[in-house]
Amino acid sequence: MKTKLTFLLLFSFLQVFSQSKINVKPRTAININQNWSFSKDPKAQGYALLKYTPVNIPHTWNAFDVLDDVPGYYRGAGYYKKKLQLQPSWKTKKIYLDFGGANQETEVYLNGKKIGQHIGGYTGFMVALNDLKFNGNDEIIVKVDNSYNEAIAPLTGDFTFFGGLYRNVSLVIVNDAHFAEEQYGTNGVYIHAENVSQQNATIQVKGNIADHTGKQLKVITTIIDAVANKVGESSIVGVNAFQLPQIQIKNPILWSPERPYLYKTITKLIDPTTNKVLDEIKINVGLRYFSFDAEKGFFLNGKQTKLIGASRHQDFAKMGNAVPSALQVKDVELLKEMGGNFLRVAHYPQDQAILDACDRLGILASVEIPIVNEITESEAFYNNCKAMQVEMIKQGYNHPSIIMWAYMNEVLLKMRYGNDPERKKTYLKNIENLAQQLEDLTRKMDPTRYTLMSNHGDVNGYTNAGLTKIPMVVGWNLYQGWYGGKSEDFGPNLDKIHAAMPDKPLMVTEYGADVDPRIHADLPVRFDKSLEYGMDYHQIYIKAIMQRPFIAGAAAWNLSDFSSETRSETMPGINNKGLLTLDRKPKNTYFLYKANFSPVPYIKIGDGSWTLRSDVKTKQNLSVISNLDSGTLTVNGKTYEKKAFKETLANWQIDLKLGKNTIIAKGYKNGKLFTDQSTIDFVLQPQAFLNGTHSFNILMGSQRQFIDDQQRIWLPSKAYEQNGWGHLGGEAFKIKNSGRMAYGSDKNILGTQNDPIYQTQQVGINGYQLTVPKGKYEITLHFAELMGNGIQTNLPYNLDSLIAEGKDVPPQRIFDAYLNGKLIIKALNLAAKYGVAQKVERKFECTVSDDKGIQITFKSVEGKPVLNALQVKKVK
Ligand code: GCB
Repeated sequence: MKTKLTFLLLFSFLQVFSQSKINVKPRTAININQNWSFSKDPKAQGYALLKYTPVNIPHTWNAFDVLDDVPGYYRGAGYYKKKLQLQPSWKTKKIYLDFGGANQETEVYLNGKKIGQHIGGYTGFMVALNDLKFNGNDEIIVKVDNSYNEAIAPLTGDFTFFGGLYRNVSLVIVNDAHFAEEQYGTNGVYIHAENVSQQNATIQVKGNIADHTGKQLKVITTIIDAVANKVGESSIVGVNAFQLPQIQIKNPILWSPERPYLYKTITKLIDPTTNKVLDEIKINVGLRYFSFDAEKGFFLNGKQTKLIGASRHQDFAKMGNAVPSALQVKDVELLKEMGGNFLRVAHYPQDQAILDACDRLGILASVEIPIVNEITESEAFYNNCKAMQVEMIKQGYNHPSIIMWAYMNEVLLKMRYGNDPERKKTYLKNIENLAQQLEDLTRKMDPTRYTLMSNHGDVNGYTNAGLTKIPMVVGWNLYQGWYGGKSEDFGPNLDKIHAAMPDKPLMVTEYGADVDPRIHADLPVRFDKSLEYGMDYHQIYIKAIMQRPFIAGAAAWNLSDFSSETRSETMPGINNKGLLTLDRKPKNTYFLYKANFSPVPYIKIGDGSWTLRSDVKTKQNLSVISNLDSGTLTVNGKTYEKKAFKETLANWQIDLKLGKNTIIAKGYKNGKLFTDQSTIDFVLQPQAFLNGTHSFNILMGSQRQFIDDQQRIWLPSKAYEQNGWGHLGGEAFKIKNSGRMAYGSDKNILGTQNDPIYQTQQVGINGYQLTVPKGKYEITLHFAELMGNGIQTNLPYNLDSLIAEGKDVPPQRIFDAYLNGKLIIKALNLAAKYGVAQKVERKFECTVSDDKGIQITFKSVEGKPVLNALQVKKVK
């Protein structure tokens, strides 16, 4: 009884206490991500007929339909429903729904009545809840639609346009008179620092009061430093739009990557007659000054600073774009850890949490609206673009990390009217006009920052279209050594661009090579997607970037792998140019950046994560990545000679034994030891047959090694040698796509996640022979027809998207196969029976009782036989 009473007393005290707390707080934001109902039924007529299932926000309806082999994803409407839990004390308040973002057209309904809408998938918006009933049944429905709409950017792009209510949703409860610019989705207070120097900074506070009484109200901003000392204050009395007298801060502590010092501002809205605080907004302020110079690059607080970092897409493995803010923030932390000081928020504005993290960690940033590849020549499109630009600037304005506003990415990539010179001229003129309008708008709204446009390598195209003269900084997305040319061409190419535009500050806003961490190559070549090729590529680029002061900065494409549904290649639906994987595991290339740019002493066994290896020889190359001077490598107790790290790398030829190998790398800095350790499990092939039931997995027509999702290692084939193993006859599948030599095929192979097993092939093969011990074996043959039309996409980046050499019908190909003289496959016609790019797997058994080993023979009925991969497994 006594405990019950105490409990009751405590409970009512807490209630009163919390209630009074709510009352005194002039502004409350309550996250309402939990417990929504969702429906996506394209056929339903009216909301009443929809079948809802429970979901939490952030949510996208495309997280899983992009994971299958079927091309495309649902682009249509989705409905989110929620009953609002309202407190009676809010009856006298103004209440907003605050959306972080929804892709891409949104309509908001309250109790069946439309109360708001928003266009564009990447900026936030607010909707006022004016007619609440407070009867416990107030219900909102949010209709979100990610259908293609020619009036809304992006029209196309190398990323997946996940639909849904994919960013946070909050209720914001304020007094009648409060700060807000509802139409731009902001809290209405804008703060920035002007004329910043080591001696002084001028703080400018502007804003807007949404005041339903029309009364004169006081606005006061107080600035405190990081240890809560007041350093400045300013106030004004007025209505609606306000601008406070400037605040001067003497000897400011400047914000920088090395020391991202933030001052705090508290801006209050006060009723001067009662002195009651009606609203209060807290905003962090970083004091810094910066400039771009066409010859010397970028300067921060007077210091020449090379901007180094990456671009970022917002999606994550198996989540699409519906990624909790806390997880997104890790990306900025990973960038910081890598030694980066720059983030290109591409190709659209992202979660506010990203910019908050940039402010906190000292990462400089550019943000852009999603005009990608092409435009629609319509007033509606232009107006939507301008509205997005305004929202982006208003919503990002208070972040000290932002130094550039951008608005077009490779807008000449999907060139319309290429065959109609007159029409093309008009199209280009319209692009130029739109660019100029966005530029003018941006400079007017925010004269304190630079503007940026990112172009692809067609330098003359952009220059002739008048686009390079418009933005203050031109960004170039360059892929020498990937889509064309050699990696070594990158530097000289930039020299040419710089010589042609000597007065224009320049950034490299993209460069990258696809790296599939499951793929390795002893002799890396372009398009093989191997880690080794990626390492060579990035090393050459880093060197060229650092050697040229006129390059203000460079952002690797991309911080992490990202979803791009229309892409094929080794991981269909994914662009593999990330330094991190889609679930943010670092690749070797990430370690390379860290060794180059992190100030922290660092040593890493190259590919420490490639712990399962196989080869036909025990001598292996192992690299160590480090920013130390020199290091040693110890393998199974044997220490190899000390080597200096050259451009952060040292290579050793080591001997691996079968089974587990212990690898230790050591390096020194100022007498201090730094180490890294890894265990590599090594299988020597095909000797594995001698000691059990191991399988031998071979890729045909390939120079790369692949680890599949069952941790099986696939090695490249070779021509047969006496008493060994290998293929007999034929040649590697080779094809030119849009003028470039592909590596095997980049078609999405249907029926498998292990596409590289099927993407290369030996064409015209006569047979396969293996010398093996006596016993029982299981042989698996893997086929896929690589010629002809697979899944068609029309993305310009797609390596295999165009009809290979004009052949949309595969050549006639019918063949038989024999295993040790016995017919096992009769008249196989891959294309006719299974279609193009379809995985075909056939399993057989055979007993070897003599020393002839295993012999597979292919006989043509018509055309050339093919084999994509082969597995041999000893079962007894
Ligand atoms: C680009 C685009 C980017 C692509 C990238 C690529 O130039 O700006 O959206 O993802 O190339 O990987 O091809």
